[in-house]
Amino acid sequence: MPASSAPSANNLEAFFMPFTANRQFKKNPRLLAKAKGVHYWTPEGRKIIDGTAGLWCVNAGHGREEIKAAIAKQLDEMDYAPSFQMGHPKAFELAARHAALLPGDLNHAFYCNSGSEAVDSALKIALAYHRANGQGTRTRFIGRERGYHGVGFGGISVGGMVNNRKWFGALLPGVDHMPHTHLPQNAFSKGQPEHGAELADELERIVGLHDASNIAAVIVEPCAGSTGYLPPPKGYLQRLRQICDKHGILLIFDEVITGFGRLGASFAAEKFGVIPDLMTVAKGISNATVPMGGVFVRKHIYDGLMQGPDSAVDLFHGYTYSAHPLACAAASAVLDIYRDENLFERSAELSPYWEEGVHSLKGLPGVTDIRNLGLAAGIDLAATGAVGTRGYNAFVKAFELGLMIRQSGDAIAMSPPLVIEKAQIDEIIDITAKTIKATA
Ligand code: PXG
Ligand code: PLP
Repeated sequence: MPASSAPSANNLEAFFMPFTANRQFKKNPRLLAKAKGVHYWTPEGRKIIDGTAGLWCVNAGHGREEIKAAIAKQLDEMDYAPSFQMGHPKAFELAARHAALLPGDLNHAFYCNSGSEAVDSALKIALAYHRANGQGTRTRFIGRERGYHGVGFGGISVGGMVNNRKWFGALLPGVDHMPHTHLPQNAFSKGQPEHGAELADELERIVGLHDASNIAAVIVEPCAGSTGYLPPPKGYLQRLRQICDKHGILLIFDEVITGFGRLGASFAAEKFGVIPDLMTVAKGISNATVPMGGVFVRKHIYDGLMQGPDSAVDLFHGYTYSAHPLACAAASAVLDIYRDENLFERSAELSPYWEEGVHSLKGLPGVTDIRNLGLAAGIDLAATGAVGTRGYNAFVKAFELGLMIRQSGDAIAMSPPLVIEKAQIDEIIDITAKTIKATA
């Protein structure tokens, strides 16, 4: 190997970075070396306030000692155990705790290692459920434009973000998409927008096209995250639930972002009083310390799969690392923190302050919409060049000014850890204002 390409701390070449402009990044890298509370530090020691909880995942803040201790203890006791035809106590304990936390009869937990795996697992469970119940013709899925459901083939097929789909061929067959809910008449709405509940009726149109007997499930993010944060119009999710019930179509809520407190409630299902048949989660489930995802299913889904002799495998699906002991230990410690620090309530209590802060940015140059719900927000910025240039410039500028935000096209999104203080919200808003002015 020539010396110039030998791996070294200063050689950024070997790591093929995900969702990144690798060549641009490697010329001008942004590195993170340390994190604690609501802050990151660069290797040079520059402090960055975390306006995004990492990638919407570090809900309880960074460097939590309780989680660290739980993981270390588990590692000491048992590093790994398979979950196929055997199990370890922490997996059962965690599932029981999740079942108790979840609304309605979402009483059974399937575990995996990411949101993408959770989505693919949920789609497969929906298909298997229908087949086990004599409705094997129900194979079609319905997603939504601008939806993000991770990067598995199932997830990108039901997802609706064009860049995540267009490179990858024909995708899963038999998928339709409902329209997104980003309506111009809702611009600058605080919280849930007034207009758009009727967009749920598009589901009826799709049922009219294919017949319900061919449709397995509808999957939506209760509040779309990745695409720039689109809270659901008032009444929209309730309407989706009604139409699904009418036609025997399963409703899947992808709560990878909305779950574990982001909306000021345990889950969006709880906040909106709409119980899906299946729910996917990840991110905040383990506070991002050990990768983990899950699918929570209602009693009728689980029971519906328990057919045939007791000796029959109920679901031919699972991952080597399903219910990994370290992830289970972490997730359990995270639940303790959420409970002991009332973080879901804290998120709800802080959201009016957050709402006021983000909407104070209205009127800054090129701000065309601001949306918020719970402890997150999306801000649309008018393009200054090719699509995404302004958004990217804002992301880089904010980082230079000491704030981490997310970019999606020319929108920016923010979702601070739920342990954020009001003064830190002020700081986030202040730097965001400077960023918007500097990139106009
Ligand atoms: N569903 C939803 C709703 C998500 O938000 C996934 C599934 C996939 O999860 P994994 O763990 O496989 O990444 C997600 C992930 C962003 C951003 O910038 C959002 C996600 C991931 C990375 C970046 O908005 N969401
Ligand atoms: N590829 C090979 C060759 C495997 O043996 C396995 C698991 O046994 C997998 C992929 C799937 O890996 P995982 O269970 O970690 O998703």
